[in-house]
Amino acid sequence: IVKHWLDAPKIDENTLADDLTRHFYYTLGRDKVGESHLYLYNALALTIRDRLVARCRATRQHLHKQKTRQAAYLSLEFLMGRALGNALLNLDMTDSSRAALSEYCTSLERVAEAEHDAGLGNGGLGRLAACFLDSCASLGLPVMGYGIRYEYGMFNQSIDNGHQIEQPDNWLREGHPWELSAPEQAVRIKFFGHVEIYKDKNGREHRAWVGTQDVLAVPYDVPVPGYRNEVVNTLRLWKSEATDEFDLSEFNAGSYSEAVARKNLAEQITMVLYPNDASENGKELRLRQQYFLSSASLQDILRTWVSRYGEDFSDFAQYHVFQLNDTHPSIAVAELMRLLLDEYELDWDAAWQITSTTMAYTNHTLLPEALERWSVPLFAKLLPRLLEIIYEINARFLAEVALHWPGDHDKQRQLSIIEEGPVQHVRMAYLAIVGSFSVNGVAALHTELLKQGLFNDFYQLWPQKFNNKTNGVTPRRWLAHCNPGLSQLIGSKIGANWVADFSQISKLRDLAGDKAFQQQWREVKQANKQRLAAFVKARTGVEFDVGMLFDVQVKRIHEYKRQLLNVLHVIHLYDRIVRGDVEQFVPRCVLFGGKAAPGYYMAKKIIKLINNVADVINKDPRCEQLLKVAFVPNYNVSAMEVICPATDLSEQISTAGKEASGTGNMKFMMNGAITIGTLDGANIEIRDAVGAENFFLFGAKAEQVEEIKRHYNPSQLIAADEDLARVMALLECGHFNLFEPHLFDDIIAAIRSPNDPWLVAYDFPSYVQQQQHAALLYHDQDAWTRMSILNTAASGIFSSDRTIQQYSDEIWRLTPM
Ligand code: DL6
Repeated sequence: IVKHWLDAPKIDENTLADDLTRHFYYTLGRDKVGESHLYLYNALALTIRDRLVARCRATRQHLHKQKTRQAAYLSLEFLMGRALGNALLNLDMTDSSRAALSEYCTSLERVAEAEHDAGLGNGGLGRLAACFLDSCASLGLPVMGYGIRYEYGMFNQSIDNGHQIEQPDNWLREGHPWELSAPEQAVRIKFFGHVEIYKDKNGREHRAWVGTQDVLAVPYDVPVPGYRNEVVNTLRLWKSEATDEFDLSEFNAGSYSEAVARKNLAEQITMVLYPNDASENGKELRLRQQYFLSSASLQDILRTWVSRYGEDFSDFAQYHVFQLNDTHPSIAVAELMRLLLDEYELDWDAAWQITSTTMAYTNHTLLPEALERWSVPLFAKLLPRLLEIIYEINARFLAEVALHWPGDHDKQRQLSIIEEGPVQHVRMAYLAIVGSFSVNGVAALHTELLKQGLFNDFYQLWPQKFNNKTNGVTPRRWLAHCNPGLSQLIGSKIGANWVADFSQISKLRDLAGDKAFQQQWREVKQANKQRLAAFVKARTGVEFDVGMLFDVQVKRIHEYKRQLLNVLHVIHLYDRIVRGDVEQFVPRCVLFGGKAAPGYYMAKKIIKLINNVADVINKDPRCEQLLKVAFVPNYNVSAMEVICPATDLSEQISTAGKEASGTGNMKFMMNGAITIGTLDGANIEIRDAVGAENFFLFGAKAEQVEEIKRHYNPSQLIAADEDLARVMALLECGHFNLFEPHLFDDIIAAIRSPNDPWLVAYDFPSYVQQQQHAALLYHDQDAWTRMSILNTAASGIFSSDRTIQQYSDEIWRLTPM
């Protein structure tokens, strides 16, 4: 721990150009701007990092001076994307960087393109964590992010003959200029071994976890700048390393290979992000990652506490809170108990008092397959001491259940953290709920479904724990940065303060009917569509016509998100064109994007179907002026920055009750897209905010879904709906797989199955009807533009600043710095 702060030499905007040159020539040793602009990017990143480091130090000094309550956001995923543009925006250094780069005869945009996305997350959950960090820093809240520094992030996706191909994302290959490692702050993480009981000299029993195989967790700190407030928080990412480069005794005994193999094993832990967003596959390495992150982060925080206040933890809970991003880090509940019991020798009640008043859990899904369960034998082998503690937590918890429901053994079985069966399992969500003082869902409907369904028994036991925190996205990255044209236009009308205080965006409402403003709004959209069209052309070869309606669905590919329903509509449009039914047809460009989990068979089939349908349509001269379809490969944060500003129609079409919240829906709304969607997740709140008349609603409601499923007969529905019957006939005759027989049989069977949980056939007619309604409205450009402005104007509550303010007020109870 540094006891003395040194004054750093002053750096400011005036020295930016000189610093850039110094880093380019001396730190990186370059003298020519290469084609890739990589070195220039690195030099600029280092120049900006210097400025971040200065502010980061000031932020830490501030926190050090007084005892301040702090939050730690524990997450296995932080989907940060690129850092440069965001840092420049938040530090207000875009113009000076542009000027400095002009001496190298290049543009900031070209230089920024050289940065790899930090893709340390799968999708919504990881990107939410990244938005939250931006908002915490921008609100000046003392919040530290803790995550894993995966060597390989989310895989790169390419498309080969319509199929998804996965390639490893070696994002660190060319270096990562934003991070600073702190090897002297590494901590040891234990695995395997066994538990021994011993008595101290007073006869008190203790437990020791011994014979372990240890791994080092080495921190890498990434600065997180607030928006123009001088605050810079930290995201601490852990990398696993072997405890010793080589085990010397083994090495000397001639077991060179074994010694090196052990090192590899240790480093495997943080090698790769698991690419599943909605299902867990019970892999031992994944549990290791979860424990590694949880233990390293908690040890880090306890160590800092002890260095400042000694081993007195009596008021620790007043100053610390841990937010668990889904169940992934929920082993932290047991690990905090272990550290307090075994390392700092607190008794059970004192340790439990601290744990259960510092842990808070966010649930992000209702899908049963995403609820983590770890087999007890695996736990016993890998984390024997943690399993003991979980058993003890469970025993005490079940005693409470017995008091609440006397004599109800079924209740005890249902609520037990340990699930019985041929193989026992640890239910991680239950551990998180039992060990936390707060349990939140991520949209109003989602929280209601948690309370009334999935976690109802827990809700009955502890209603006060449950609360809702509807998600949000940062308006810095998702409007100010990614849509500079619109930002400028908005700024020219309502001033620039909306970037820091996004509630002000509502002032646009008064301008929605202003014809001149509408015209300017359309011009910006048109320019953004040009940019997206160039992007799509470069990545897919498909030419989008910017005069057409841009209809977009980008997100992870999953059956519940129903990209399939969207394709069926595309086929319906194609069928209309072929039949010559084109009166009042609004020409459209339909864009899809998203990754499928590598082992998700149906999702991969859906990608192939989209590509085959696109191929047929794009090659058909009858469609040329009316319909274009593209699947953009490798959808990621940077792609979304180009896509959402250009979108007219945002597809949010999940089966009601399945999408916890969605956040893409909010990004599109902020950028003036109009949503076509079901009453699911945050769509409901989006519709409430903008007004039903400015949202295209269709489909079954969540509370109807179970009833519909009871007597679901899709083939009957298909026969009764002429449009759907024609679409199915085209699919079933192999029109989109002429030389690939039976390719889509499984998709066809899924749509026709009475057990289709996603109700594709049921929702098709109302979807088509709303699509038609949207198209007709698009004819009237003034009406459409008005709706578009109203959507942006109503998006204020979907800023993650609002979400984080609620986390802070209602869960974390932090004071801004
Ligand atoms: O809360 C962020 C995000 C929601 O917006 C999505 O609706 C939800 O699907 C996603 N959940 C996950 C959960 N995966 N697991 N476990 O990614 O969270």
